[in-house]
Amino acid sequence: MSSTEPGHEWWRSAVVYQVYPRSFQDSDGDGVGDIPGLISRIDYLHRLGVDVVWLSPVYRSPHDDNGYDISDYEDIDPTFGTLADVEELIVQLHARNMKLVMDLVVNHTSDEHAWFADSRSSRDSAYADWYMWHDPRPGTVGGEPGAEPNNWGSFFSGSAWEWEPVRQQYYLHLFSRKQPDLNWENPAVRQAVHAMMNRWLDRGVDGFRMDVINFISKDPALPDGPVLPTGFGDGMPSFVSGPRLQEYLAEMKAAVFDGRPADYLSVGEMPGASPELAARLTDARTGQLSMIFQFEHVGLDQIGGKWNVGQLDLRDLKASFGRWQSALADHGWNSLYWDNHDQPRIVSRWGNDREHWYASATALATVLHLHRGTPYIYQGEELGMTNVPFDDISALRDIESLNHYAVAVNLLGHDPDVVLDALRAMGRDNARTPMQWNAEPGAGFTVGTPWIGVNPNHESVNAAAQVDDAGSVFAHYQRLIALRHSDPIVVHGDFRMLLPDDPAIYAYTREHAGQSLLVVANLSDEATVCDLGGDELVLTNLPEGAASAVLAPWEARVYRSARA
Ligand code: TEU
Repeated sequence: MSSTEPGHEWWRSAVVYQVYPRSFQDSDGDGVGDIPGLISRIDYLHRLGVDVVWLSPVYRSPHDDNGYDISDYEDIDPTFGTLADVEELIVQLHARNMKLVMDLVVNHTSDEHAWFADSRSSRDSAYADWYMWHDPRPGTVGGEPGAEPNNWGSFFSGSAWEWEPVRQQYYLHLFSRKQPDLNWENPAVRQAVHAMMNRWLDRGVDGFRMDVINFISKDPALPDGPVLPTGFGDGMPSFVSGPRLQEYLAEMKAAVFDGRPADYLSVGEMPGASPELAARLTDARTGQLSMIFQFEHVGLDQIGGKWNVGQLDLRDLKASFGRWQSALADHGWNSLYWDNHDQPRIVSRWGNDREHWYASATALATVLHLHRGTPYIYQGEELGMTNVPFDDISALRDIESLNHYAVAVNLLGHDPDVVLDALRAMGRDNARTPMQWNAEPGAGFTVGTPWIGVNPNHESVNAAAQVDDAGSVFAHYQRLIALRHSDPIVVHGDFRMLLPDDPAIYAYTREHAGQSLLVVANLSDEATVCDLGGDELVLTNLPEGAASAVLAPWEARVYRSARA
């Protein structure tokens, strides 16, 4: 049961802003961002015009993976503040008609969660069956190399199995060994998750972003996977969108969301999910989630896994987005994102952060935001924040990057410069350096020593320089958000991709109620002739060239027409 007619829930016309709390705003000088810091910046977000804050995890955590390893779902980590601070955050957001979406990380917990402490202590304890425990391979000795129950590798390097000498069994961890996977086959696990979600909704949060939620149902046979260049097997075929996923999500919806008077935003992070699955899960009449985060587009420049990145072919991007737009056209709903805390910065990745920094940041934003779906902005994206010139491995903090470096350089003997180049291109720390508020040494993020170095370009790329400048990246994001809020065509219009084979121009139309919107952008460094146009120019990132038949490098235009 929801309060509005399916297809018209509030989150369809909303723009979501992701806050990575550790790097957003420090209020107490310890070099780590916190909730009071975030509260002090709500007016900035309000001015940008976003409707929703998605807050990455602030729960109690040993921070092996910056909070994605949770040791207590019911309390806030002292690094970030208190429960009272979250309550204040909710009050302050709601007072401005904004909403709060919390991160829900329930594929795994921290190994320091009380459930796991009990579970690992014995095979007969109360929580014995809450995690994925398995015996060694038959005929092997537990703890010895090769005795692992199967050959799967972890996303953060090494085996996905860890030997527990007390229990004399292995536990599964798809991520770090401090992130044991929960056993969703156990109904008690599912009930505990539902109860926890209900408590957060009762406190006033407006929805959840669900971390790797399509990994929760694993093939119980846990078969070996095809061996990857790392030497480990790929378990993804056995746990991506597994057999009971939709059942678990339906059960969650019934236990948590149905019967509440309001609509909630639920966005499932789903690496490897297909458009067909997304269409089922997000069907406005029968689905389980508002939308999902799919990964197809952010994999298009990877030629041999995450650390072997190549050039993006724009035609592939158009084919991919076009496929997702059509698969979800009738009753489904897309999320739209370039950046998050796991991805490099879009202006460096697919734009040109040197000669065309402003134009490429705003052209990419324009193209993304006017698709059909709900756009997500990752902190600093609205300022055109770039990747970071990390000069040495000691500048990096992310467990994924550090583990990869250790294995590639120390174990496999790869050239450290080549490995560092790959980390500079794709490493998650590119997105995690402090928010660039101003040109001061701590970038206005902290008066102390930041937990990770600020990007040296904060002296020119920062909020203070942009918020009052109508020609800034920030102002362009403001205009895109305002257009979505004022014109129903952006929310409800049908999507049609144009020029699929053009290597430089990204163009599409949206049509609704006798009107059509044309979005056309030159996503290249070369000026390009383009004869697409319309009756009225409603938005452009380069106003000076707007009348010309030539699109300047990274020029984007939006036209409105009465439909013929
Ligand atoms: O990420 C899941 C995920 O599959 C990847 O994006 C991952 O971050 C990595 O890049 C694999 O190469 C989610 C969170 O967003 C991420 O921050 C967490 O580390 C991870 O789950 C575990 O909770």
